[in-house]
Amino acid sequence: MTDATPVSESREGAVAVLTLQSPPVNALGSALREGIRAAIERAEADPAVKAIVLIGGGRMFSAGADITEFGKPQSGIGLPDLLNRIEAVGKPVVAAIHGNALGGGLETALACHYRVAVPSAKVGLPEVKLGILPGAGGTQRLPRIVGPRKALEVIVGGAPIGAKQAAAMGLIDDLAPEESLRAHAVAFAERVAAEGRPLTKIRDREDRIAEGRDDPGLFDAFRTENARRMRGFEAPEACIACIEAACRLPFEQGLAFEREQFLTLVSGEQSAAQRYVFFAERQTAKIPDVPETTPARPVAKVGIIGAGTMGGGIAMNFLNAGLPVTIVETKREALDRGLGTIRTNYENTARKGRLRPEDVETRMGLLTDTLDLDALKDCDLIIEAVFEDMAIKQEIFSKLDRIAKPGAILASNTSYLDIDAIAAATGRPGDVIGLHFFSPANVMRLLEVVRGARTSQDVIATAMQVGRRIGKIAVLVGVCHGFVGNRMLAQRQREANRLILEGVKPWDVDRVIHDFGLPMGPFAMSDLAGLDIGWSRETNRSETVRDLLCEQDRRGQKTGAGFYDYDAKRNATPSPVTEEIIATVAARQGVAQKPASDQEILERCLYPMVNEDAKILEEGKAIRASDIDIVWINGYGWPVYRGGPMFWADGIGLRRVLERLRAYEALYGDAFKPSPLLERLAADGKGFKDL
Ligand code: T1G
Repeated sequence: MTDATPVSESREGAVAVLTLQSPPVNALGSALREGIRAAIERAEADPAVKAIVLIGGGRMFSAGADITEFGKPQSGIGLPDLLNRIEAVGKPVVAAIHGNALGGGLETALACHYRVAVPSAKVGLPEVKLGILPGAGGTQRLPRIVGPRKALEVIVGGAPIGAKQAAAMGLIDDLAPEESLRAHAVAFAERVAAEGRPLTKIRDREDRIAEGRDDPGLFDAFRTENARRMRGFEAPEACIACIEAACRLPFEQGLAFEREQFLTLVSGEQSAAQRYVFFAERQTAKIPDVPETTPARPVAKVGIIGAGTMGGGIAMNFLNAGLPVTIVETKREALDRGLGTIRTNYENTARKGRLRPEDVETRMGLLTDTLDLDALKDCDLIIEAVFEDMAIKQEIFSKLDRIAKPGAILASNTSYLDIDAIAAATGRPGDVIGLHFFSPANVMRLLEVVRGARTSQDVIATAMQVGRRIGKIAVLVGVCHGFVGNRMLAQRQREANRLILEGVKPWDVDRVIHDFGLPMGPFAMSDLAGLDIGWSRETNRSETVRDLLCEQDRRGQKTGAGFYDYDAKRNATPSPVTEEIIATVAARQGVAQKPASDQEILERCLYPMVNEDAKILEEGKAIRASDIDIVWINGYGWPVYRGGPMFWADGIGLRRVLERLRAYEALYGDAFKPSPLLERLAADGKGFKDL
């Protein structure tokens, strides 16, 4: 048969093999759905065909529905109808899975009578991460196989599961050898047909959903247990309600309920934001002047200078990726403390069952510790993670220039400082780049890759690739104070500090920012990080609220008090001591006391960030507006269901943002002076998305 269609049809004896061929991920767009429908109907009508195998061409079975089709008029058969059609075929239909079967891809497999997979395959229903839910029967079929408890984890969590685990759950009927999935699936289909095995439809299975009927409280228990993780999101609750409906309603009614919930979510603001983020994350890898074909330098050995919190966390990223790391400190006790922290982190992870004990030893076995900088001479990538002081960094890079082998990439983890000034301390500025990790470095997904004026293209390409290799979202940024993320953060911190001097309580600022969707507000975050970063009693000038807090040893959570008072479990309570300190500083500075509404608090903290973003774009310090959104979602916890600061501002309308900036500029001056880019976009009735 012709291969021009997105489904190629072939025969193995009495088995029709239908191969999905819609690269790169066999997304189930209208053409592929129609292709599957036509091929299935031909195979069903052919009396010589005794069984059907559905298999993915290319690198996976299917990544699910075509996300780019959402919000557009549907053409061709809808996925739910296609799956009901597959399920109704009077011959065995076997899904043969390799790579990924996600979302509608797994739902398609669930509509088949049997599922065969190779052990390396991954299946899952990640729709919740797009602000939607499995809208092609997944919330009704999955609980009928694995039970409501497991279905809640899979659907509300959205994480992929390996084929072996899926087989243990009854989701996969047979595991095939990695190299012979097609042959194995054909043989499986032949056996099913020859043995006349029942063509059980998942919709008809009632045994597992009895759990939900017998224990209706399990749904509220799940809600309570996951409330923190689901805070602010709409899709998780809809997922739970659909699984609850699967246990309560007949299949068709459950399907109708699921459809109704899906249509509500897919047309909502949160899903639009989360789908935007899905594609924005993938855009970060696209660098206009660094072609994707740029050859990367080999990175097989990594050196890290500094075994403190950042150095240790950075090392863990590479150890997790199986790369040997040599870590250098100036004092043995600092090295021992750093190594101890790394081991403790791994052992804690193992204690939670997320790492086998033998994996801890494997990782630690890849780690070499030394006091000798010369030990880095064979490293392909050296990352400096020492104190945030330019002179110290320049001295280190000057030494590295002599020690490191030709072609080694020399990176600084600096979070603010000028990469060009650091590069100037070497004779190889083309090899110097910034790799700005976010604390805790082994947890936070964001990596700001800071290109210097003379950083070479292949070093940039290598850094972006290394970022992906260690599981980060790498965003390329330019040299300026604080790069992108921290430069924006400074805007919010300045306004938050001014608000409390005007009499707004720190806990009210934190409440507004937390209710907006960030994990914590500016003052709780400062207490967590420590108020004494860059502060010392010797250089202290006793001028700011932070100075006075530190003077009283109120340095944050670590000292049991900062802006808040903390109990032994680090539960925070507002502090009258802090209120008094703020009043003292405000009086000394003659700051007029004035209340601020929640809306004003939000605008004064967030609109200057948006304005700064426009300046960052004007200065070319970020490639695109969506990169900035990815920075704040993955580095600072901006709620993904709001799409990032730029997407959010576009949703408000830049005319409105400009109007408010001008109102605050009249009261507070240049801090709110609108950027020319923002003024221009607003005047044209455009948004950052139009850039
Ligand atoms: N639709 C459209 N395009 C997609 C896509 C999809 N589902 N998945 C990936 N792409 C594009 C992606 O943008 C990129 O494009 C290219 O394919 C390679 O992707 C009814 C409603 C499968 C784990 O959420 O998680 O089914 O940048 O770079 O790293 O219930 O893609 O090259 O132009 O990510 O190897 C649910 C989404 C959909 C899975 C592979 N499914 N995809 O990762 O490649 S909604 C998902 C992924 C749904 C039904 C519901 C990953 C991957 P470009 P990539 P990868």
